[in-house]
This record gives sequence, structure tokens and C-alpha cells, in this order.
Amino acid sequence: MRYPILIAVLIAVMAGPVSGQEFQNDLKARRARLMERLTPESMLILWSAPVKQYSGDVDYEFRQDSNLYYLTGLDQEETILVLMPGNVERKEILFVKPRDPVREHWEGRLLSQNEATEESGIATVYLATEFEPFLAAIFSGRPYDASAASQEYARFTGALKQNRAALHIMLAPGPGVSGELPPNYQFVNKLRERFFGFTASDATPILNGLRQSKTPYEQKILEESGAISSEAHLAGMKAARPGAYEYEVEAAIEYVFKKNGAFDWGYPSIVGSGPNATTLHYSKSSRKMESGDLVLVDAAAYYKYMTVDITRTYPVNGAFTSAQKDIYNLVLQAQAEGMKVARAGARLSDIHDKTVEIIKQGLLKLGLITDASGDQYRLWYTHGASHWIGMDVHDVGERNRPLAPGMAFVVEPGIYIRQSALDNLPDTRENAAFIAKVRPAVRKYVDIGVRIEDSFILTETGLKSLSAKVPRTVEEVEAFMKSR
Ligand SMILES: [Mn+2]
Repeated sequence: MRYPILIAVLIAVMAGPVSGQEFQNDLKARRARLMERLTPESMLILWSAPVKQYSGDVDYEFRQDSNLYYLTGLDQEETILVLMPGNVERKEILFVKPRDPVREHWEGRLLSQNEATEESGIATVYLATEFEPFLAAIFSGRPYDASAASQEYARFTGALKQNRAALHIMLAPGPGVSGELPPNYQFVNKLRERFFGFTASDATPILNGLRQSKTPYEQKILEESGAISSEAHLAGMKAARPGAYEYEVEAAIEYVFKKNGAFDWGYPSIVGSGPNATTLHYSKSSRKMESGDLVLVDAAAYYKYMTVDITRTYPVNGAFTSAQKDIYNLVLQAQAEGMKVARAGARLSDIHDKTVEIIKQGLLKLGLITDASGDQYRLWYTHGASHWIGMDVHDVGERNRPLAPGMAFVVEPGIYIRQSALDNLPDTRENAAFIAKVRPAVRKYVDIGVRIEDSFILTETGLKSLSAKVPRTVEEVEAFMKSR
């Protein structure tokens, strides 16, 4: 029976990890799409993320700026990308940190100029030390580098002379009215002091728009990232038990991230048990879990610069109490109804509104609000149901853009019953009456926090879940906990 084996091998190859060539082709296409949105008389500049200090002479592990990585695939610090769509040949220009054997002995190997070309697909690579001379030449109307064709930069330098060249850099978020100017604003101001003939504009909307639709390559990486994160959640569920600490669950999860080659987490893991489940971004993970607790786990890997976002809430001892089930099933129903709304043409706000509708009705039934027509529900449902995912966990992109195939997002309703929410209400007669009415229900459900969050890509045929492997219903969760 050799034939079936051959088929199995073929399938494995076809579904196997994506190749470097595929990534390079995608990078090239991303840059081309970006340049289509710029005039031939423009220059776009993108810088690396700064290295961030951890403490003393120790830095955090370097994480590239999402936009620079999106266009170059390079995760080396001090890299600069210049795009000049009107150039004859050198439309894409890279500046990389000069190699230095002594520093490399301490800090690791740097890319040679050839290697930077091989990884990014960008043919023209200069050293970062050449960036200022390069700018000075171009903005003075001179070509840079004798090897370039004489007309290489003519579209841009000609536009400078006619006062209509365009410089595109990232200018969001804007500066405040006091304090220091952000580095990109300082850069524009310095350039304006010395040179004329250009206007500066914010490239943020262009990049955000591009990143909002995931390429087939990005979709594959997101799926792989989702598979690792899903496996990690299962490992977390196996590690949770009465008497264990929250950090043990966190460690089991993050072990799976690292074991599968992820850089780290896409956002700091949240493992909140008991009352900690009602803190949205609880990050200490230091509490000892007890029988009867729910634990809320919100975690995902950062894999090849892509993250999904997954939350599960489950009983530490494996069985939901009936009060926990009341809240859990309401959140679950809101999520299920929200998912149904997530079709092409809908907006994230439509998904949110649907979850609100379900949660309002449910809270009223449970006695946690007295009026489903207004905003009382906001006491217990305190965040939005959807956001984009991708290179950043709350990924960039216009919030109101109608959903279309290729977009990736979460559906994540949640309910958090905190006594402090009542205690902080303004002292009015109306509020006092409200508090008196909901007090018994709040007493019953206090300190229960439930969020259920799954990650999706919208495809031509509908929603594709990236986290479907993680048990979700009460029955699935309890069965999994029992089978551990
Ligand atoms: Mn989320």
C-alpha cells in the first residue's frame, strides 16, 4: 500500500510550513501595494522600533516595529526603509546597522548587506551611517551614490524644485501641547529647517489600511499562530487544579509558545482566578487557586510576528457551579449570536451590538439589571466585543470598515460581577433604589468574571475559527477537565 503513503506525504508537504520564498514574494507585493498608494513624487521613510531598556545595562529582547517588519521582514534594530516610487530602479532602499565583529561577539551577528537583500528582497542596501548623507544629497537635489543612473532620483528632486514633493512618515499619534515632540515630528522639523519643496504627511492610514486585509500568506501564519495558542490553552487547562498557583497555568501555556518557536506572547498572559477574573488585564498571576474558583485565561503566542487572541474561563476543579453556569452560558450565547452577525458587509459594531442585546436580556433575567432598555448593562459588560488581530493584538485598521474576506478579528463578550461597580455609583436616590433591587443577584454572582474569546478570519465561505480546538461550551469544558 505505497500509494496512500505517497498521498499522505503530498498532503503533508502541501499543508506544511510556509516557505521563505513565499514570505519574500508577499513582502514584495506588500511594498508594491503601498507604492501604488503614493505619488511618484513621494518618499516614505520607516524606522525600526527603539531598543527598550529593561534595567541597568540589560535591554528587553528586541521586537521590530510592526510596520517596518510588515514591509521588510527584518527584525534587526536600527534598520531604515525608504520607498521612492518615482525612482527609475531604486524604488526600495534599505539602511542597515554596520557590522562590527567586537559588538557582534557580545550582542550577536548582524546582517551583511547581501543578507539583508536575501531576507527582504530589497536590492539596494546601504549602511545606516549613510542615511544622513543620503537624505542631504536627495533633498539638495543631487543624486546619491555614483553608481546610480543620473536620472535615478529625478522625479523626487524635480518635485522638490517645484515645491510639491511629498514626504510620508508615521505621524500618529500626534504630539500633545506640552512635553517633548515625538521623534518623527522632530525629524520633520529638522528637515524643514534645512530643506524646502516638500510637505510631510502621515503614512499611518495607508499602512493601517493595507494591514487590515490579511494576505493569503498572513492568513496561514495566523492559522499557525492560532494552532500554537490553542494547544497552549489545552496545556493551561491541564495545569489548573485547586492548590496550584495561577503562574503554574501561565508557565504551562508559555512553555507551549516557546516550544513551538514563538518569539514569546502576543500580549502579557492573563491568568485570573476567583475575584481576579473580574480584573480585565490582571497580570500578576500570583494567587493560589481554590476549588470552586473559575479561572479566566487570556493568552496567545507571538509567532512570526502574528498573534491571535483567545480567552477561556473554566472551573479550577473541573465542574461549574450553577451560578457560574448562569453567567457562562449567557456570555457563550452572546458570543454565538455575535459570530452569526460576523458576515461580509457587517461592521465590528454590529457584532458588539448583537452581544449587548443578548447580554441585556440575560442580565435582566438574572436580576443583575432592572431595565434592559438603557445602559445599566455597562456595569457588568465593560468592553467591546470585537477588535482586529494580526501583527498587533489590537491590530490597526479602520474600525468602521465593513467586513470582507481576509479580515481577522475576535468575538469576545464578557461579564464581570464586582461589588465595587455598585459601590462607585453616584449617591442618588435612583441609584439607591437600583442597588436595593439588584443586591441579591449581585450577592449570588459576586466575583464571577467570564470572558469567552475566539479569533477568526473571514473567508469567502464564512467565518474560519483559529481557536476552535479549545473547549468552549460547559459540556466540552467539563468533559475536557474530567479527561485530563
Ligand atoms: Mn481581545
